[in-house]
Amino acid sequence: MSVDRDDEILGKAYDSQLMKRLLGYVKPYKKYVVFAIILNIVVAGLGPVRPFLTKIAIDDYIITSDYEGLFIIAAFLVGSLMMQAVIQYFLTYYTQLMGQKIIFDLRKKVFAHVQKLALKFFDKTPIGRTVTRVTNDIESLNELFSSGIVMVFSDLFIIFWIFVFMFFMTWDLSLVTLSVLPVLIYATFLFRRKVREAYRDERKHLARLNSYMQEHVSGMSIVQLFTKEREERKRYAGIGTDYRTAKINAVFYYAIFFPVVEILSSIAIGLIIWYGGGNVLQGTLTIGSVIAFLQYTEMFFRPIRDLSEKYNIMQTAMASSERLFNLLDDKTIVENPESPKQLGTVTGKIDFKNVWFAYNKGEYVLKDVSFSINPGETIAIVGATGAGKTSINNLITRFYDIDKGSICIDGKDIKSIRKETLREHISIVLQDIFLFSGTIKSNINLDYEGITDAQVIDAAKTVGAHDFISNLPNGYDEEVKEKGATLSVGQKQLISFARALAFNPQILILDEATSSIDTETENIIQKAIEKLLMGRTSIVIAHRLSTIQNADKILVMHKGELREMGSHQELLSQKGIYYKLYQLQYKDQEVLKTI
Ligand code: DCP
Ligand code: MG
Repeated sequence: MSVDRDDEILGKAYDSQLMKRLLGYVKPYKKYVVFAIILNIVVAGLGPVRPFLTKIAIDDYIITSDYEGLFIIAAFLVGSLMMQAVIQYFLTYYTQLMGQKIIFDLRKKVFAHVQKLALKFFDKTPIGRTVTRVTNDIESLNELFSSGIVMVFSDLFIIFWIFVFMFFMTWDLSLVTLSVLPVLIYATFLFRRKVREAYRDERKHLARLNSYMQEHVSGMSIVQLFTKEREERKRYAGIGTDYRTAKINAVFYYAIFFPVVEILSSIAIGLIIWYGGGNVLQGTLTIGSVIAFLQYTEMFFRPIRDLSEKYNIMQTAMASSERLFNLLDDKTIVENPESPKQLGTVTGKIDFKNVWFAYNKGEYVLKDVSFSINPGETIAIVGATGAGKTSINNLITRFYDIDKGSICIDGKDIKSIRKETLREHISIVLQDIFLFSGTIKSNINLDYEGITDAQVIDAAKTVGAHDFISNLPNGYDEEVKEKGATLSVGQKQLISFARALAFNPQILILDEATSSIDTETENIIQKAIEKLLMGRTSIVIAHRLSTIQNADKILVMHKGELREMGSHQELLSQKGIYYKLYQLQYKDQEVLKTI
């Protein structure tokens, strides 16, 4: 099981480098930020005003029985509350709006980048990890933009205003009240550190739990077939136990922290009543001030407590942004040339000259391969599994770049052509057939507008897929579910043939699936292949003797080397690798046909 190292990144809560980059995404929405900050300052001021108004109400109007004055103060209190409610609405709405807009931009950017990445990247990166980047990590940034940044400001403003009002009323009671502050700050600091560690553990175990689940669900048929359910349940329970323990650890710190804050706030209240009450008795302080102080205490504990929560948001967001930027900075990209050559109409001549290629540095899977295909020719590639047949295809389309040598199409090095231009001229039927969710039709034309419905049907008819498609309840609009789970292997193959044909490419690459199919479908596919190959340069990785025999040339691959090349008869008379392969694999097919 692969564990996502990136998920164990324990970020700092603030990293100026990362923040600078993140703010780049905020830039287009500067207006929103300014608006939010202004509203914040106002709303942060309105809260602390209220205890002060209460003090005035008590000291100046209640004690003096001034009904009219009391009414005015009460009206102010209600007014400030209403104003706060209205501002809060705008604040919430606009900060969330800004957050969502930023996230949307970022999401598009990450997706576009993922699309640009070369297959090499996907070979070494688990799918789950890439998906997590585009979903979870972006979501935690949303929290940062919509509540994090702006709310931290508002908390700081509130604390600032509370202090201003407190010291304005009486400085000695302020000092007494704030004497609990160092303990509170220390407790918060300690809590933060512990929670941070617990949080990292939690994340690590969750990542394991998820990737285990993912793998398990995709391999469900194997698990059930080999009755591995019990064992797998045990393993799942093991990983789940780790996660639970990590979660409980985090909860433990929360369970301690909140009562501690509660106790500290009670002590502060006790101090106010004791010290402030004493001053009232001595006549140096008004009763209204004591009540206002009690309210202020309530008020400043909340933002301080919240700040530690904001700290978590910041930390998660920093870790997420680090992972996102790592992905965005990934340069595993097949580069286009700076001044690309035009391709024009392609005749379909392909030349491999001394091509060396390795997926992993130094481990060559193609060694010094050279061959030429003339326009319109069909060549067949044969060889044992792992010989490098699919790799040859991966190179012509520039899914991977070669290490040494050159590959030319119509005499032009494929590295000097834009890869998009190059791929426009090539259709490829992959060994593993992939169908998208959508309809049969959209799987044939890939929603490409240049291909009409008539062309889709035409392509399907040509490859012999029309009959079975017409028999589906919704015909060409039949929905394809879960990568075509409801279609047979042969049917999927025919659809992929129709797809290749609909794009009418000059060069066709066909990586035949090895799976055996019933004779009837086999015949249909046989004919389909013949039609596909007509009038274009084709490279077929073939397992069917008939396809191989009909080819203009056969390439025999062996452990990454091109060992033999020629027609069926030529190769048989050489009595080399092809002859052996023929004896072992293909002869039976011929025998079968004669039955
Ligand atoms: N390989 C790799 N990384 C990949 C794909 C393949 O390291 N992403 C390795 C596995 C083989 C070698 O490259 O050792 C050649 O693989 P091919 O897919 O080219 O082999 P074939 O297509 O010839 O085999 P098959 O007939 O099984 O499809
Ligand atoms: Mg292959």
